[in-house]
Amino acid sequence: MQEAHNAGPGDDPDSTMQSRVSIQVTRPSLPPLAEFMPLLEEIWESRILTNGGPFHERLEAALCDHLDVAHASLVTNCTLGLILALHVLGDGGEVITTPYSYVATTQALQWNGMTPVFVDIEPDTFNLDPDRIEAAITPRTTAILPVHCYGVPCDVQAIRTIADKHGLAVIYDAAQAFGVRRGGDSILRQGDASTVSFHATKVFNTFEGGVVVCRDADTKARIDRARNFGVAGASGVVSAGLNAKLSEFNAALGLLQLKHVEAGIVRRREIDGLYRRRLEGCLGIRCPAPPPGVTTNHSYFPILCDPGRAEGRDAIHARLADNDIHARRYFHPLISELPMYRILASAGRQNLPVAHRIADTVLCLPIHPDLTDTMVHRIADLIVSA
Ligand code: T4K
Repeated sequence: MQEAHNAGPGDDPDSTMQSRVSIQVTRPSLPPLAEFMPLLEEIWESRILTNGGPFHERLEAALCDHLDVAHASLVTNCTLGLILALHVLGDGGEVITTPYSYVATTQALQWNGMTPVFVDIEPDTFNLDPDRIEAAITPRTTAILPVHCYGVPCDVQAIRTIADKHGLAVIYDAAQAFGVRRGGDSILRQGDASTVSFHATKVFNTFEGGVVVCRDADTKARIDRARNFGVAGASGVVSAGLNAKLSEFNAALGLLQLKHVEAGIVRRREIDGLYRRRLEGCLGIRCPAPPPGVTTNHSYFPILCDPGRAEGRDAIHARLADNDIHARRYFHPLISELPMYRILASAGRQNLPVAHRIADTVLCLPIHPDLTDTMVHRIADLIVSA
């Protein structure tokens, strides 16, 4: 099993062994351990483990460069980044958001005492539908929290126009959107802030970690203060805060990961193309594609399974699992269906028909740089023959 996982991409000579390998929806990319050891030795030598050490400072600068953004604040994970960004830029009240995301999106609102107002999504991008946002705005609305789902950009212009008209902050949950561009521009430059996840399951990981990206130095200073107990240098504690700092261990790893991340995305793009070729024309299976002009990171490969198909989504999911292939129903159930949110008026099924339809038919197929062509063919064979 180990040998097959370590096999390089492309066609494999030993497809018999490949047919026995367990395949997960994702697998974290790591640099060669030998490259990490000297950095660990530096940390051991210096005894600087956290609180904005040298690796931390270098990674923040390197990320601004790599992601083409003005300001970056590293954080322990994207969830804490969202909580901080909403704390610094938000103003309580109601926040318009999507039910089609990982639960962290809404939990970040809850930790800030903000009320989520769910708005339906677009059928093609699975992102917040701008045409439905204005109807959900009330005098209590203070912000919009959209998600670039699967790394596919939201309609950022339309969202900005609505936000400006109503004086609302826009904080993007860009957990899945590391390195995504539209028309050549970084999608992370949109909104008042964006938060990216560096979790093990993401395109770029630091084991755990994340970053808050923002437009101006003042916002960065407030986020930096809030992630460190509200401490403002020599003045001491001046505002509310928590501990959301990224350690030197994670930051050092991130610096190394940056050298390899593009190669991983290139391999993901090949896998994406192979899935599309194999599934093209497969009755009742649709592979949504990003809009033209988008350079995505291929963090996920969602398919939609027509419920009228002989073998529907759950049957395909089970058939793959029977063959030790673990696709995921991201994001089923919807956040609005969870016990703590379904009591909200905006959580009603009739308010979210598109999100329900997608959640009931979506299946995210395995995609990660270690997946070989043989593995992709094996997965596609099981779907096509269903
Ligand atoms: N906003 C959005 C839109 C998000 O998608 C997320 C996270 C967040 C906010 C919050 O970001 P962070 O605070 O996490 O930085 C996973 C992740 O735990 C979660 O981070 C992610 N979204 C969500 C979409 O997926 P699970 O429960 O599916 O993960 P898990 O542990 O089942 O892992 C999936 C597969 O990955 C495993 O079957 C095997 C593989 N894996 C996983 C881990 C953790 C590994 O091979 N090694 C590992 O260490 O939630």
